[in-house]
This record gives sequence, C-alpha cells and structure tokens, in this order.
Amino acid sequence: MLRPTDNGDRYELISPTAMPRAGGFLWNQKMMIQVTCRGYAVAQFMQPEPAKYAHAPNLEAKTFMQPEQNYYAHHPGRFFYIKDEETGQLFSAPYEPVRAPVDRFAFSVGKNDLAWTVEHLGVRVELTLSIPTADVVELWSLRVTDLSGRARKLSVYPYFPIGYMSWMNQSGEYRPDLGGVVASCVAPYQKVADYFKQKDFKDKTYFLCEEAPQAWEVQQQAFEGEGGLHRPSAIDLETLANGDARYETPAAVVQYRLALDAGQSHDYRFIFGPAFDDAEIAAMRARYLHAEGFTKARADYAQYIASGAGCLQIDTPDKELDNFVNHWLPRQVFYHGDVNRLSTDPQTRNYLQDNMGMSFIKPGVMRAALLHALAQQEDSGAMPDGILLVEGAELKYINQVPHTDHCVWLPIALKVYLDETGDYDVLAARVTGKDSGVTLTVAERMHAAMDWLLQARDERGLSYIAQGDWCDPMNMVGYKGKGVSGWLTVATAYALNLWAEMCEKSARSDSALADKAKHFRTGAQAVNRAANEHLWDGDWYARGITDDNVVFGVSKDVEGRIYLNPQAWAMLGGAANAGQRASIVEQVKQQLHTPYGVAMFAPPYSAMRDDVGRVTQKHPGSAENGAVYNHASIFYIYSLYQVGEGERAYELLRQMIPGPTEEDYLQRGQLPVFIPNYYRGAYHQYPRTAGRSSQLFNTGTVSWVYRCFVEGLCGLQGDVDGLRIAPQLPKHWDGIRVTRQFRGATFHVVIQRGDIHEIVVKLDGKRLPDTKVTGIVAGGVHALEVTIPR
Ligand code: CEZ
Repeated sequence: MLRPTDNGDRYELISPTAMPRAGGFLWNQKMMIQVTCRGYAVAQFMQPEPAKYAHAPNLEAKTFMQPEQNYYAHHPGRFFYIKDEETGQLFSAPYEPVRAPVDRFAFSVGKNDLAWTVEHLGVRVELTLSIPTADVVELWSLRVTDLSGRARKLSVYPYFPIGYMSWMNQSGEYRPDLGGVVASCVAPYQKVADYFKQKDFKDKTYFLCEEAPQAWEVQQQAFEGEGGLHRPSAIDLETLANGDARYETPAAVVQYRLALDAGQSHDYRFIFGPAFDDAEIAAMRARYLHAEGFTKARADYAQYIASGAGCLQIDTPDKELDNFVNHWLPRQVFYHGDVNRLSTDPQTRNYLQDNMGMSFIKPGVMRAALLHALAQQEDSGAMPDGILLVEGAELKYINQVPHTDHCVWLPIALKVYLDETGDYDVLAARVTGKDSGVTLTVAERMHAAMDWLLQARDERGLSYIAQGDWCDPMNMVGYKGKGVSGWLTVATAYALNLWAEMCEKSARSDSALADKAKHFRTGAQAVNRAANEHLWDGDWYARGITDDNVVFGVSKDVEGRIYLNPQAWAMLGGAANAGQRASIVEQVKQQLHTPYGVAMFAPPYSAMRDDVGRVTQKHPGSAENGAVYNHASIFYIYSLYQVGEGERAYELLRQMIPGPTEEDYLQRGQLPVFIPNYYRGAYHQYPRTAGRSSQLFNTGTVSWVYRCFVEGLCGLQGDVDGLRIAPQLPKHWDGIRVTRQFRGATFHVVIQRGDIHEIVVKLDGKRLPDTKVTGIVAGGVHALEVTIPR
C-alpha cells in the first residue's frame, strides 16, 4: 500500500481511501502548503501574518495550525474533473470530489513536490505540484494520456475553489488579458487603523492557464448547481457558461475540450496564488507559466531543500528507519528552523528549540536566532513568552498567557550549538536589549536568565508555574500565584547545570566564569534537594503542587497519576539518583508505554480539574491530555540516552516513526515523511483511536529526534575540542555505517560489535588513545572504525 521510491527521495501511497488524511507538505520562506492524498489543501502565506488565498466556503476563524483537521466536500482543495464526452462518465483527480473508485491511484510525496498518477476510464492523469523558492505561488502541471487504444473525446476541468474571501466585498471573473480567473476581495476589517495595515494586502487570488481554455465558470454555485460536487451541474452541459461572480463565492473552473488519439498525451500548466494587483499577476505569469519557468523553479527549489540535508546519513539493519532519518527528518528540522512555523511571534521555547535543530543543518541560523532572542530578554533576566520576528509583530494567542519556563530553553539550545560548532566565542558576543538599549554579552545574559530561574521559586525552593510551563494548557495550577511546577523545578536544575558546564568549559582563561559555574552548580543542588523533598512520591516525581497546596501527578491520583516530563528531566538535571532512575523507568514502562510510543501522562483526565486547568478538558488521549505527545516523549528518550539506557531509548524512538507494518500505518493514518506533534493516547480507554496521527507537522520534537540519532544512537557528539564517540546501538544490531559531517570534515564511520570490553576507536586505521577525535580540520575526510562490546 505504501513504499519508498526513487532511493527514498519519495514516498508513495497507492490507495486514496486507506489513509484518507495522509498528505505531504511543501514550504518556502513565504508560504506553506499541506495537501492530502485526496486533493484537499491548506495553504498559508505571510503578509506578514499568515493569510490565505483559498478559503473555506464559510467565514473561517483565524487560528494557529490545528491538529486532526477535518476535511469535507467543500474544503479547499485542488481538483481536476475528467469527463468522457462520448459516454458522459466522470471522475476526478486526485480523488475528491467525485470519489470514483479509480483503476489505479498513486500519491507520491517528494521532498520538492507532490505528485499523483490516477488512471480511470482508459485515461491517465498525472499531476505535479511544486512551489518556487521565493514567491507565493503554486505551480501545477497536468498531463492527460489516452490509454484506451482508441481515439477519445474528453473534457478536462481544473476546479480550484477560492471560497468565501470576505463579507465586505468579493467577486471573480475570467480575464482574457491575464489568461485566467482572477478573484478579488477586500479583506474584512472594522478599525480605521486596520485600513492602513491592510491596504497593501494581496487581496486577489489568481488561477492562470498557460493554454487558453474553451470555457470557464467563476461562480462556485453556478458550477456546482443541483448536481453537487460529485456531479456538478455545469459539467453536464457541453460547455461551461463563462459566468462570473458578483459578491458571490468565487471558484476557478476552466474547461478544455480535448481530442486524443490512442496513446497520445496533452500537457497543461497552471499557476495559483495571491497577488496585490493585475501587474503582479502578469509578472507571475511571465516569470513562471511556461516550461522553462517550471523547470527553473523546480531546479532552484530542489537546491534550496538540499541545502537543509543535515549532517548524518545512516545505514542500519532497519531500512525504513534509514529512509526516514536520511531523507525526511532533516527536512522537517530544516522546515522548523527555516520558517519558525510561519509565525511572526513564535513561542520562545519553540523558537529556541526549532533553531536548536539548525545547529546540525545551518549553525549560523541558530547563532543569529540566539542573539535575536536574547535581545528581547527583559531587564529582570526573564524571557518573554514569544519572540517577535518582524517589525510590528505582536504577541498573540498563547503568548498572552504568562508562562514561566522560557529561560530554561536558552542553555539547552546553546549547548547543542556549542557542541556542534565549538563556537565558544559566541559567549562574548554583545547583545543590545531591544527595549532597554543596554548592551550585555551573551554570557551575561545567560547568567541573568539563570538567576531569574533561581529566584522564580517559592519558599520551598520549587519553581512557580503561573499560567503554564512547557504545557500550555496547564493554566490553573498556579494562576492564583502560589502553584508550582514539578517539571519546571527539575528542569531548572538541568538548565543551571548545563549552563554551569558551558561556563566551566569556556572558563580556562576566565575565572569570573568559573565562579559563575560554581554559583549555578550550587543553585542546581539546592533546586534538586527541594524537588526530592517535596515532589518525590515514592516511585516517581509529582507533576506539581497547586495553589491550594495539593500535590498532583502522584500515586493517589486516579487520573493524571504519572507524568512523563518530571521523570525525564529529573534524570537529565540530576535530581534522580540511580535508585530513583530505576524506579522511574520501571513505572514509566508499566504505566505509560504503548505500541505507539510513550504517553505524556496517564490515565487521561475525563473531566475538568479546575486546579490543573484546561489540559484536563481536552478530549482524553488527544494532545496534552495524555496523548503520545511526541515532544514529551523525545525528552524522555533523550534522557534515557543520557543515562545509558540506549536499548529502551531506541525502542521508543522507533515507535515515533509510523510503520513499518501495514497495520501500524493504517492505525496512525500517516506517511512516514514527518513526525506529528502527537499520536492519540488513551490506549487502554480508547483503543480504537489510539495511535492516530494528529497530522500536524509543527512540533518541537524533531530537533531533539535528530539530536538523539546523532548524539545518542550513533554517539557522535561534539565537544569543545573534538568529536566524542559513544554509540548506543540496540542489542539486536551487530553494526551500522554512518556518514557524519562535523565542523566541515566528513567522517565515514563503521560501528561494529566485537569481543572486547571497552570501546575501541581507530581513525584512518590508527587506534586512538581516547574515544575522542581531536584536531579536526575542515575539508578533511576520515575513516572512523568503532568497535563496541557485544
Ligand atoms: O502548542 C504546543 C506549543 O507550541 O504545545 C506544547 C508546547 O510546549 C509548545 O510550545 C505543549 O503544550 O494551547 C494549546 O492548548 C495547544 O495545544 C498548544 O499547547 C499546542 C499546539 O498544539 C501547537 O500547535
């Protein structure tokens, strides 16, 4: 039903019904489009806030990207009807809206394009969607081939619904001068100030045809008529009525009457996108709407995506795993670091973690992001809830809710960057506060952030939660000002220790930094002591203590009994000793492991707990209410690698990727071309839906997943002066091969088990005294032989 093709460059699904929500996505720095196998699409572009050029048929709420989107007949999409002129038979490609049971179907997700091949009624339809690197426009190519062995008369109708553009003003018409349909609107607003903000919006949506069609329709209802989208009335006529839309919902439909000889093909090209005015539409036509334009845009785009290929290629006994790690994972990491989820005010923790992944891809981007974020640090040392990326951007949605964890992510992201690059000079870089105008070094700002975390604690030494920590909807634990977060407490210790370590490593010539390291190490110890005194529940750590002094996430809780995050971070930050760690991993296994990964907590809440918050109101097993929330899972997996539990870590890491059995794919409903933000949990309560993918590819998970493969599984982690070697292969693997790019050098690594007691490393045939490669010079190409104990 599904398989990789083209050496892993593509993934193909041959059923339109088995995994109806499965899709792929393309992006550039200005736009993003996600299309399902059946042809439904969600596209956004930045002006500078996310906007749409194809809308739902009713007034849509503006929101951030949601999980488990529903699709319905009139959902925005890109469709091509094919009518046999002689018999009147009809089908549509990719599959919607007609839903004819086609003879052959293939949806092929590429890194640089999405493609479909559909065969029915003796006709083959081949569709390809690509986007260029720097413009907001979809490039569609369509080839229709006669497979029937006889001459055919067909009508071909691309149908691109434009939807309800505006309640103030919307219309559309065919424009022979521009060669296609142009719909226009006035983006709705009410405040005078918004007039000035919106007057330069791209309020037109165009659908241009390279070859002039014989007829068209622009009014959606006139096209659909009484037939409905399965059999639009306008298609039953010989030709479309050449209608327009006057304060009526527009759609772009054109008709080509096509006579084909046996075996003959015909090619079409279309472009679809937003524009400010006719001049821009004409310019887009001139730039793209021809064979050379498409070819050039595709080549440029392929180069752009290839620039995010990452630093790791693996060859393991698990080919599906290799495929994901070598092809799709770095692409998703790159997407996050490249466009920050197409937001102008990413949550600070997302911004830092999304850019942290860039350390493995384009480290300069991470460095710039760190400085950009630190420039928005408050005078108190606190970090704001969101980082503003463009002039005029505002904190929106969740960023208006006070969270207390943002400082934690600074040393985490910085550590990955420093390990990967060795660029300790960045600590001396000077950053001028955006509002304060005060200039401090990165190190000074890090000190301030860590001291802020130290003071944001109660008399017991536990970290206040305010209206949320990592968990956005955990908004009522501490809204009265007293509640504390168990996770943030142990995470604070982790952050302090990490920063202390970085200070120590760069302190060789700087005693001030050495003193700071001591200060933060002492602070971390105090925090961990408090955690153990107030949060250890006997077998695991509590999730927090409410405003009314109720400890939760503990054994006496019937719901929300054990949470993953406090356990993972207590292992990372040093709160948990060896005995506690053993107990934690055992309890997590018993209570949270599922066949689809490790759940964020269990059991899920079935009703509101108003001293915990709206997380308890989400559907049990969805999102933060006890899903396999992959971001939380990967923290745990990373912590397992850190404490040498590589076997357990790998088991859970593998479960994060859909497949490889068909049963697993069907249950998750997703192609292995990205990691979603969650799979449904509630494995015991709702087994029917457990494992179902959210289909949302925005997730802080992936930078950590990449890190786990690079530093954990392959054990090729950077250090101040070189590359440390400490692979943690699962027991059932005898060996793997890896190519690792590191600081400009290339290492061809063979990792094998041998009859030895301690790891042996040979560099270019010579045994190293240590398990570390030093003296690395950019441009070098080396063979690394690593033997690990059986
Ligand atoms: O947002 C994510 C955030 O982007 O949720 C994570 C959080 O750590 C990330 O920074 C865990 O809460 O507000 C809500 O209820 C939403 O569910 C968000 O929490 C969630 C969205 O699913 C992301 O699109």
